Amino acid sequence: MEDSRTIETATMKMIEKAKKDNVETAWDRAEKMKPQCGFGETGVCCRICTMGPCRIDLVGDGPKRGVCGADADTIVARNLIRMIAGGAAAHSDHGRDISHTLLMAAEGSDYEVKEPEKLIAVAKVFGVETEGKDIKEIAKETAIKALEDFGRYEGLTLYPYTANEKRKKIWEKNDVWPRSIDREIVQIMHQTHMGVDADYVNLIQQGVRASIGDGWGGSMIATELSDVLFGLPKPIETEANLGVLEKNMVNIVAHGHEPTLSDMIVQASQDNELLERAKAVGAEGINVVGMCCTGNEIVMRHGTRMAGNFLQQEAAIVTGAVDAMIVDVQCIMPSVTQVASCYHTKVISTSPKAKIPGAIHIQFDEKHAYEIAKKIILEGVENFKNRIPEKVHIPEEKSQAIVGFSVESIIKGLDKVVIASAQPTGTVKPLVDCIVSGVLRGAAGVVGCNNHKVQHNYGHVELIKDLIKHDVIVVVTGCTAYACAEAGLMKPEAKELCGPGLKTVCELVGIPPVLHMGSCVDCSRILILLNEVAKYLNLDISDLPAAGAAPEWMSEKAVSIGTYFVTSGVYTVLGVCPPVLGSKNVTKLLTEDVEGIYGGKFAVEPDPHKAAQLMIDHIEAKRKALGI
Ligand code: CUV
Ligand code: SF4
Repeated sequence: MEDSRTIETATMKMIEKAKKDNVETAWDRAEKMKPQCGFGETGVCCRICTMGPCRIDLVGDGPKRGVCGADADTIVARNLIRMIAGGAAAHSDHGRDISHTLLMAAEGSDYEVKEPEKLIAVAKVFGVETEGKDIKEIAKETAIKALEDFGRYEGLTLYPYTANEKRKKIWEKNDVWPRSIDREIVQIMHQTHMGVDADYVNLIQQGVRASIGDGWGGSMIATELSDVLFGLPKPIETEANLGVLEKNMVNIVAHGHEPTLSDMIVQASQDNELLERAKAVGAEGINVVGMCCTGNEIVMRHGTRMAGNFLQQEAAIVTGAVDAMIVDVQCIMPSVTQVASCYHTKVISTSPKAKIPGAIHIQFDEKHAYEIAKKIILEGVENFKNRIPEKVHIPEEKSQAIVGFSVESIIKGLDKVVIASAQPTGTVKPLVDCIVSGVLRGAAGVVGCNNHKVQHNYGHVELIKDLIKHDVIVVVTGCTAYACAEAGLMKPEAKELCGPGLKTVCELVGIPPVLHMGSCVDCSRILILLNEVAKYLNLDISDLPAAGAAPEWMSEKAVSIGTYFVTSGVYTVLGVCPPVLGSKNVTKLLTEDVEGIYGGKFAVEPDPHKAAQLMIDHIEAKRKALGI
């Protein structure tokens, strides 16, 4: 089977079924959208005030400035950093919600502190005194300190202080240390308001500040406190792809982002009352499966199987076997309710921030988390009997995967590399030894979404196969993780696709060559790992033989992520071009000049094989510079 839309056969089958069932998918709508607007695509369309919309003519002798006089540089830079604001806001609001949940856990709720040791480590970052205090007290003070980091009115955000000394100096020197997580996002909105900042360099600098507030602030807090509340991910086996839906069970798809809801759904799905009800309606049990980042959160901690990534959300419903799709925030296509209307599927929205016409809204409330989770699942259970048998087709595809690689579990796992040390070190030493000796050439982080502009999963899978063949160990988050799991790159047998060095490491440690580090906010885990290695070697992140990529990205969050990686010193290759080509100056700043300032830069390369080569060349150049 071949299909220009996806490399993944279960999805192909569902696209075909959708056609038969008269259901429209994102790919159909993308066709209808062609040709897509060139002004928007190059970033030169401005709608910031009603004197516009204005657009810059890049090729002809049409307008070179908007009505207010803004030129292409100003318009492109403003649009780009507004994307950063959107992305950083999404992640940081997520971080804030988790911080609130910790506060509730401290004050008494259905949540509890699962990792007291990690809580104490986080408390230290915030300067919370832990000696002689009970864990609830520490949780409360830490939660309040975390919440303060979002809106502090003096000083600087605290979490970026965890970065290595060289990196901190770079941020200080370039005046991009975020003052508070929220403030930098608000300042983007102010600075890009009509008639404020017209200097593209100054605009991009503000974008950088906000993105650091995301990566080293909001997202990192989200990750750290999620571990505290829901448990530290440890390697665990699972399965991935649409084949994890079960014909004889109630299928509940948890789709969206925040673990507060999905973790409770996983717990509540084992409730006896619900299980009995499921039996009563003729089901063998309740099958909760994950989709997009909330799926990453629960698979990392419970092994909950992974149904599919961003471009599989409609396909999942097209199976006709999803009894409820539960959504919270981010990356939920409004089309899900339209697709669902052709089947029996109930879409249940749960966040006051995200309601979708056609969905049932059952508002989640952390205070009554378990009861509400039960109520939501019950909707799915009762809906089981409404399946339309002739419309049910679950593709059989599913692959084995090992997931759950937090920084802590990677360090613990690599301690098994006996070539480095017979004694467990509890540090990144074994990883460093593997890299310095050349057994591993380097490390790469591959992250991000799907986008109809790239054949679904092709960008992720092809790029990563080239990297592991070259003995580059790969860490992934977000939708990339699903692509890898579905392609079998997260099972031990994937070692056969590796170069000899990485293969040996996989055998010794018993890990796959591609390590699932979590959801999009967990890109902060990648920062932490890089930072630990840099600190250990007394270097900066930009000195390391490491690179990043987002082969199929689409969301504003990815723009923020890319920006904080680059300004943390990581060379980052994008498979889809951001809307910046309308300004030669902004393009040059991001792909060339920025390297002299932050040590990382962006490149754009749609061909995943060429992109992998760019990353490998970069890694080899860094090795040479280090003399290893
Ligand atoms: Ni937050 S941002 S499509 S689910 S990775 Fe997946 Fe990840 Fe992009 Fe969204
Ligand atoms: Fe046009 Fe300037 Fe208004 Fe943008 S801010 S719409 S360029 S007049």
